[in-house]
Amino acid sequence: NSGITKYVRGESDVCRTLPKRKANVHKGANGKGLVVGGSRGMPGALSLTTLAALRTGIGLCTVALPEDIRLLVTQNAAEATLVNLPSQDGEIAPDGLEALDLTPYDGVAIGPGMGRAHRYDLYGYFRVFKGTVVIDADGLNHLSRELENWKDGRDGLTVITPHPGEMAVLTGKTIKEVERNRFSISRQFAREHQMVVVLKGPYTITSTPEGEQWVNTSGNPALAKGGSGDVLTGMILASVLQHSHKIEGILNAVYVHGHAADQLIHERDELGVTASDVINQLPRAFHSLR
Ligand code: NPW
Ligand code: AMP
Ligand code: MG
Repeated sequence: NSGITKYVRGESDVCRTLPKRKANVHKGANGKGLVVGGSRGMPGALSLTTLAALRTGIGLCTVALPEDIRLLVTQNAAEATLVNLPSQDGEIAPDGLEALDLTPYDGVAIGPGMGRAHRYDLYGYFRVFKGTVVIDADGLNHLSRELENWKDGRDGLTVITPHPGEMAVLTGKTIKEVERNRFSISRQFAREHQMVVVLKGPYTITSTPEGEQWVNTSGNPALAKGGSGDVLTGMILASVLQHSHKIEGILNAVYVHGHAADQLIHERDELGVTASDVINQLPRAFHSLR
């Protein structure tokens, strides 16, 4: 099958490519990221994404959220700054993104805990933004409703991080079909929509629009709990902004997310490991890969 290149991504690749900070670096050079999402029923997802970005070394992190949940998120992530968005029924109001100026940011992650009550024009909103956009969770549901708008692509990199259920919604296939054809379905979607696809699960597959695919080798069933994906999204945003080679940034985030969970189950039972534990393990996980 010509034009297809598959790789396995392991620890030595990550050790080789993790960026090292120069002594004179400043926060603005380590990525200015924006995390958009949250809703009255799911403020925790947004906290997890934000904390994960902070523990992955992002220079500056701003959270844009429905204003009525702001205290719930800032209590957990004191390092992040806030943009309060208009709220309707506990979610970002349908026109709530319009006033949000993207020019200060190098990248955006959108979707964790966002809810699905309203519709947004995501393509119209991100089209002229030059930075990386990571779309996850409910953001993928919004994307699926306007996928045809994205056919002309954007200037910046778009990364989607579906689990098989979300990939099924995006492609109109069943979850079973997605599970049976993980490589081909993600490769085709990445090519057709000019996005990097991170299809999650055991052995997460990352596919580029050019047809390259990487299988991740870290992670374990301790991650099969609510919040794990929200953590990965924050890690991908932070990592992309710190790597000159963006795909390497994505692959390293995926690996370290699983690696942190692997370290945790050496010390404790998989049942009791939470998404917050994974975030708190990140400094040790990165340290062990140096
Ligand atoms: P089932 O029914 O489980 O068997 P959704 P979500 C399927 C937020 N969160 N392999 C699943 O199947 C997120 O950020 C908030 C195969 C069902 O059909 C989102 O905004 C938290 N199938 C929102 O919740 C913590 C799989 O997909 C469908 C699968 C909804 O996200 C939790 C469910 O997908 C959560 O992260 C797999 N690996 N995974 C918080 N503390 O605030 C799922 N499916 O409806 O998109 O549900 O992933 O929970
Ligand atoms: P989400 O479903 O969005 O919360 O994402 C779940 C995260 O946990 C993804 O990064 C998955 O790759 C990871 N994960 C879930 N279940 C497993 C498993 N059984 N083995 C390895 N990783 C898993
Ligand atoms: Mg998720």
